[in-house]
Amino acid sequence: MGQKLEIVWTNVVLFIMYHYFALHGLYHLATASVLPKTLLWFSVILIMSNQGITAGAHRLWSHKAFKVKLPLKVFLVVCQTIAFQNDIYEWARDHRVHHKYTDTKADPHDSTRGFFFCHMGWLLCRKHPEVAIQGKTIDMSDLEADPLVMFQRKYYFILAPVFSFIIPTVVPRFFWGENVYVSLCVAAMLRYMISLHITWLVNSAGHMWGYKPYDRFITPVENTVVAYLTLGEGWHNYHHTFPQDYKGSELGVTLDNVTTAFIHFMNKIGWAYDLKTVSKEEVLKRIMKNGILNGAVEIAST
Ligand code: ST9
Ligand code: ZN
Ligand code: ZN
Repeated sequence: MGQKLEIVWTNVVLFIMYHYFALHGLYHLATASVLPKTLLWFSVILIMSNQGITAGAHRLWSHKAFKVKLPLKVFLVVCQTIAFQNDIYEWARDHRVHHKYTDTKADPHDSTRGFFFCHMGWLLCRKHPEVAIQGKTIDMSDLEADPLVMFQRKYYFILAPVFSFIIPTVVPRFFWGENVYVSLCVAAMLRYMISLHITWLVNSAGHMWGYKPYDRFITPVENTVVAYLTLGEGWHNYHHTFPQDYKGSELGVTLDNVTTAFIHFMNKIGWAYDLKTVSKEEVLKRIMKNGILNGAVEIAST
């Protein structure tokens, strides 16, 4: 490779600490020393933060796969901030580079560098210079023109710790008298680590283990387990083939793609509109051209 790996020790220490407290959170869950309302709170903010990534950072802001009215946009900004996965602009910029230069030096989480690197190692060291060089060719003007996205970026340093750590810890303590340490470990740290590892699986397992019905010449795969865990983002061979599709998969509107169900619901109430998708003919054409014909043709033509 020829590139010297520069480890960012602050990040290493931070992630060790997060995992340490998350393990305490797991212990408190396993020993049922958590109030039921805390458990509910943990689940709600876990789902909200994950939806902020899948529907928000990913399908809406990175891929412009649909449009939203202001209330939904504000909701998704809040959810994405809870997720603490970098601000929307940075998340989308890295993700657009990932799509354009998948599994090359310019990909922030190049999976040819091994499971650990593309899963979480890429956040523990300086990026390969090619990421910024090629990243400059990415058009980010849509997000630069969005005042809410740029507001979140400007104040992210304050907003992310407040929404992701402080509010999740304080609410259970203040409203139903949870022990503050339990609250920190479960609602903040455990929730955060679960959400991160689930997301990172798309970059690792989603580029390594699965099948390729739509394009066998690319690294991303269809991985059912990842799809369930990520609310529908594990259909990664389809997604890299048709990144503009708001469904993130050919089928799937239920448990294997909760995000699509969420977007459908928002569409019904008028908060999400202009949903972009891909025709069955186009999908079938691509399968015939580049895919592996392992039953996928039947799926596409049903
Ligand atoms: C986290 C993100 O976990 C996870 C994202 C996962 C994405 C998954 C995608 C999969 C598909 C979607 C499925 C979703 C599924 C979700 C399921 C949920 C249930 N283009 O970055 P810096 C330039 S975050 C253009 O500091 P270093 C730019 O000028 C976890 N230019 O590079 C930039 O300055 P500025 C929490 C680029 O110094 C400058 O370089 N966060 C690009 O090498 C410096 O950038 C953390 O832990 C680009 N792409 O540092 C923070 N990139 O920004 C971790 C860079 O001012 N990050 N430039 O324009 C860091 O500490 C650092 O970024 C670093 C690299 C140490 C990793
Ligand atoms: Zn990918
Ligand atoms: Zn994508």
